[in-house]
Amino acid sequence: MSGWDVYRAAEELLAAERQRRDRGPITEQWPELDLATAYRVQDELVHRKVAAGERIVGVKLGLTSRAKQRRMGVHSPLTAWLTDAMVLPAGEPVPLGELIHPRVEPEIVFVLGERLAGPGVTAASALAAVRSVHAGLEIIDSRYTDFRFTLPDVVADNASSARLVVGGRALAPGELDLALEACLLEVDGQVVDSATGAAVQGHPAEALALAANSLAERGLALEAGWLVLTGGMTDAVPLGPGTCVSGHFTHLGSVSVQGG
Ligand code: 0L1
Ligand code: MG
Repeated sequence: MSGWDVYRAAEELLAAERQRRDRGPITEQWPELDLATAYRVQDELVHRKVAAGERIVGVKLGLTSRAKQRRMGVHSPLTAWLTDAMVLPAGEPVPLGELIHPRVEPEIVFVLGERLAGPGVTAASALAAVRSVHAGLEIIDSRYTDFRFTLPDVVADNASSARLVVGGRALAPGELDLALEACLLEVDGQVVDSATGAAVQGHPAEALALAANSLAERGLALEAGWLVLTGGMTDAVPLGPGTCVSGHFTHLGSVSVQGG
């Protein structure tokens, strides 16, 4: 017996987050942790956040681009939960005092106009459920030392979720070609990376369909009004005190964060 279960794993990951203390991968102590159990840890963790007053506002996909998969050494996309406590109003500094070792990555964000339930969701049917598309920046903050993890580890850790900012410009999905939508990632005014929406599973709507179909395997669905972060388009960059990170998108506009 390893002494580990879903409840202990959720408790330890939440403690690491609250105490700003990174730790080794859970699979080093609990090698039997499989993917299905890791999603149960993730659900338990968010259940505890909801019990403490947070509200689920959407879902994120992680590791949907090759850039992210290569960097993290994990080659399968995943889903995780977003709560209202993670949403940072535009212009507000990122509270570095509440985070361990934050990194920032640019994302294409959907707001759903309709409920989207798998199985069988296609990119086209997914896009039909979208009310608006936005530029976004996700601030990730793995609870694991050096962002070193296996797929079950990162799933259990709610995919390193920490904060997010959604750009103010809202376009209807028909107003732009999301595969061609480009983003320049800047740190303190210097371009450090770039990608188009095609980096995300070939098309961000494919990522949205993947989220709906994966949730369906657990009897869950995406709800109307929810945010969906489709996954980092480029590798993430570290966010230090005073560092300004911006994503400049062709049609979706710009969104910036500053370490505070
Ligand atoms: O959008 C993403 O690909 C985030 C993945 C979360 C895992 C990580 O990079 O820490
Ligand atoms: Mg992300």
